[in-house]
Amino acid sequence: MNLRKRVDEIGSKNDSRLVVALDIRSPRWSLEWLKNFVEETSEDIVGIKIGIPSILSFGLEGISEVVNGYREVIWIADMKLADIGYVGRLIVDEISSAGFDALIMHGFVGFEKGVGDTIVYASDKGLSPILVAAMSHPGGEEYLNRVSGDILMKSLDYPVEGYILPATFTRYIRFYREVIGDRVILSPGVGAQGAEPGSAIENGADLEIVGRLIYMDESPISRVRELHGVLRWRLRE
Ligand code: BMP
Repeated sequence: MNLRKRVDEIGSKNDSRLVVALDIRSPRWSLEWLKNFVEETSEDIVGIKIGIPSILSFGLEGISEVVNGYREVIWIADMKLADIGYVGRLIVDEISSAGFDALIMHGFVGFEKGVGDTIVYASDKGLSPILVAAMSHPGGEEYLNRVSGDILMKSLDYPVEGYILPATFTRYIRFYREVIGDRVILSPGVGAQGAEPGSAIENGADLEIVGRLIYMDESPISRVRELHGVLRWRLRE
């Protein structure tokens, strides 16, 4: 999958820059809840990011059924993969067979026989590689964000299609947009972590990732509609 192309297609059609992060678990949520959520929101969002807690709770097979039933949104597996290339490739095989469109991985493990191999392998399989360049929590500033420039520059030699950059530290979005050109920037940290909806887009991100603000709400679908009103595609056209 070409992430840029799909983001442009779905984003402009739905007039949206919203990706929903679901770190949901049984018993409060269920696969039925997930199906209903996608059915109700697929015209207001660009994609859904499924986290490790959901895969552990519902199982990859169950999630895969939902993923394959609703191809109109982009499905991102957030494995935060950080391993040697050999193990990375095994994970790519599983995530790709489950029907996901994109996979999130860490760059700090290094590229040679590490994330570099995983990126190339995923890309060859049509699974769009997304790299965590800098993180949104305060501790991101302790180590990772300080070396984010090195990671990002090295990654330009590889077919990385998207970058995770924090809405809570928008300077990284502004700096790195200049360097990465047209590759997609997805920005978490909105809502529960304190960033205002729309702030990452204003600073150059393509998409904002919003989790708890939506799925912890009493009425998640109304919350999506409300955010859709703010995170319009045309904000950055
Ligand atoms: P929430 O909106 O509930 O804070 O969720 C944010 C989502 O983005 C989570 O799924 C988290 O794993 C992810 N994320 C993040 O919060 N910060 C990062 O730097 C990178 C992430 O992937």
